[in-house]
Amino acid sequence: MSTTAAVDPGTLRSAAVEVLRRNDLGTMTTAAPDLYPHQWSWDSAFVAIGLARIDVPRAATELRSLLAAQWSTGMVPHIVFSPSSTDYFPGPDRWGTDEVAARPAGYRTSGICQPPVHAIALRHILDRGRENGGADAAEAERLVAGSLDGWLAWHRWLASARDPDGVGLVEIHHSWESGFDNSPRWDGPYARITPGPLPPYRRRDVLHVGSAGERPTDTEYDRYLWLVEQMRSVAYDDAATGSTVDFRVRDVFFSAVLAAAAGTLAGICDEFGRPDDAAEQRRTAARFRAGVAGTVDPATGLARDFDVRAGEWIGAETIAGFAPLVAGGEPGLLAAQRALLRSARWAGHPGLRFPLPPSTSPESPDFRARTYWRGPVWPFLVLLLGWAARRDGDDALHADLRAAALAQLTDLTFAEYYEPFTGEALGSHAQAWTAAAALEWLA
Ligand code: 9WN
Repeated sequence: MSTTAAVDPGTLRSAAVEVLRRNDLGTMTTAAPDLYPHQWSWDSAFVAIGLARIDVPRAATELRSLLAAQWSTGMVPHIVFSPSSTDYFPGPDRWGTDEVAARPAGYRTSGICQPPVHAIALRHILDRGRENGGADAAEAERLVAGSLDGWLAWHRWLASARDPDGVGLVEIHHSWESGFDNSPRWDGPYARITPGPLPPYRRRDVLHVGSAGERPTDTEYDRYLWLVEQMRSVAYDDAATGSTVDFRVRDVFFSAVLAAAAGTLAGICDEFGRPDDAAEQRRTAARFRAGVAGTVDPATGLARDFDVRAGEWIGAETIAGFAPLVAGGEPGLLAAQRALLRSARWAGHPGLRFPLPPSTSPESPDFRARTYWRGPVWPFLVLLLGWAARRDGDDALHADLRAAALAQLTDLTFAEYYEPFTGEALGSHAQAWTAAAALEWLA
């Protein structure tokens, strides 16, 4: 299997910069030009990581724009809608968030959230700013000073409203919150949901991909829209949502991102003279790291989600099972997970075009090579795993992921996801966080 780059790094870099430029609306970057013409929460964090390599002030603006739409509860919404496009469904009218008092005036948003990668992006911007010095350093410091309280409030909301019992796992109320929308992780919880009456709707996502088979099914969409109706009926009130919504899952990967982000934010708090906040974030990181480690299935070595309504573990064999690698943890656990990641069930599978972990194991009966979160490789997740490997001192894993990721990205499509065996670009092309991943890997 070849991992030889087909284009030179300069060409890849220019093409990636061009994708970010094309998606740039001025103060926010769309997740993709046609399929996703708005700002998505965790996409924008990865976009900021890539932007920090080319334009520190613009990277700072990306995070500021997202945070400006933060609800008074502390929640950072999963979509901040751009006024310049109506070409996405469900849009703000369907979410019905205009009447929600917690939403800041002047911003139209969804009513749910996504994994909190933002403090990790903040760290990248600060580091790039300081490396560059001068005005970039000053701008990065200003960003931190002006946004630290917002990121702290975001983490506190997650740790309280979404983990009221302190188990160290974040409860989500929609698979869109996980960011892994139709992953086999969610098949069990969705199978137990019978949607009530839905206002009529027409999907727009399937208009923007090569084949509808690359996207979730209509049956899945009915459930997605039903959960929106349920949350809307209680005006997205935190307590009422928990007792109303038909989807309640403790998401192990989301929890791992919170652990990683809280640990990162603790370091930033130290540097900015906030020792009490730093200590609090370290406690949050430790709690969610322990929560993640406690889900590992001894039989498979993978971390698991927990279906709260059914009261059972979810055993799907997906990349979310590597949550401990993102959260960090005890050396023996991390070593076992790294060996599994490199094994033939994952990135070491002999049929893969590039040695990169697919979203679902090719050995799993749930695996579908072309369907969204059921099999394809997602480049932004590879970047996150690489970042965590370096944080925890596994430079070899970082280097191997980097080489394979760059080889994959030299097709210059900057696809949303890739077919694992052929390397074919699937989903949207010119996807912003894929271009950002290329810029970060290149550096
Ligand atoms: C729903 C923007 C987002 C990503 C998610 C990905 C997909 C949206 C959709 O696109 O979800 O939020 O309409 O399919 O699953 O991870 O943030 O790129």
